[in-house]
Amino acid sequence: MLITSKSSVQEDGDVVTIKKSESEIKVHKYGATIISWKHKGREMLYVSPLAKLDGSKAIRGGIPIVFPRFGPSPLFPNQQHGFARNSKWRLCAAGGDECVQFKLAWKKEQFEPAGELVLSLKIGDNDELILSLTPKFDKEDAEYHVLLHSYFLAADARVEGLESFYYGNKQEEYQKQLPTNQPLQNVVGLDRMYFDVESKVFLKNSQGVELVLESEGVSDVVVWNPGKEMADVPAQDIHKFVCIEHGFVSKLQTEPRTFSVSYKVNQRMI
Ligand code: TA6
Repeated sequence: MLITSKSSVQEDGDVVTIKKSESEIKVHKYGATIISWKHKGREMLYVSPLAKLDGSKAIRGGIPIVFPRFGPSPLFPNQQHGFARNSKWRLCAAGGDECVQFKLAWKKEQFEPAGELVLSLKIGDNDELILSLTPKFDKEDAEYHVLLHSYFLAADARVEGLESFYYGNKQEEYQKQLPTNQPLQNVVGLDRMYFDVESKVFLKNSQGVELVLESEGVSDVVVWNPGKEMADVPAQDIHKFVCIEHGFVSKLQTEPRTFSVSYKVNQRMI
């Protein structure tokens, strides 16, 4: 067990548990997917009971990482959303500043240019979950997408904070629409991307929990719920979760830069 000044990090096979104060997170090395985030003992993330945890498929639920392409890409014919969520990552000990880091390196035969992606995780002083992704490339001409495909447990979710931004629906190939100026009340079956979001996103569920989701600087935000059962999501679970996904996916990024988000449980609502 590694002990930093305030948090503990325990490795048990492919699962790494990080605890601090009232928070506990579990990260599966397959995809460096966060498979649990508990605040005061209460789970905040959805992981499907049908999720594969044996590396045969991207883990359905938690917080998978989309990189270096969002959606289908001719670069990765059998890997929608890139290879990061389908690869085994390395735990690189606890870093400074209470950070725990995971790394994924790839060769140019897999994706050009070669490089590595670093995930840094931290439980902040207000019990918030802080995630940063830093790509490093061997050459300057890299083009990539990056996104945290987070599945939040949120029955009857109401989503606020996105209403003043332009958006596009996947069914309309993300063609830009005017802001709705209305919070999202029903997310079941929605597959939508909000562009250049500058605001915090508030996710409220019917149990009175409010999550505050914030990226450092502007980002795209995808809101998705499958609306119907999937091979690894049972029909009775469709109303249990919504994906709210921060990242850079509407355009390819050309500058390697760190992308950070923080997720916080609003204490007053509990
Ligand atoms: O992020 C939204 C999305 O791209 C949806 O269009 C939907 O297909 C989803 O991700 C899930 O993709 P997956 O490859 O995990 O089945």
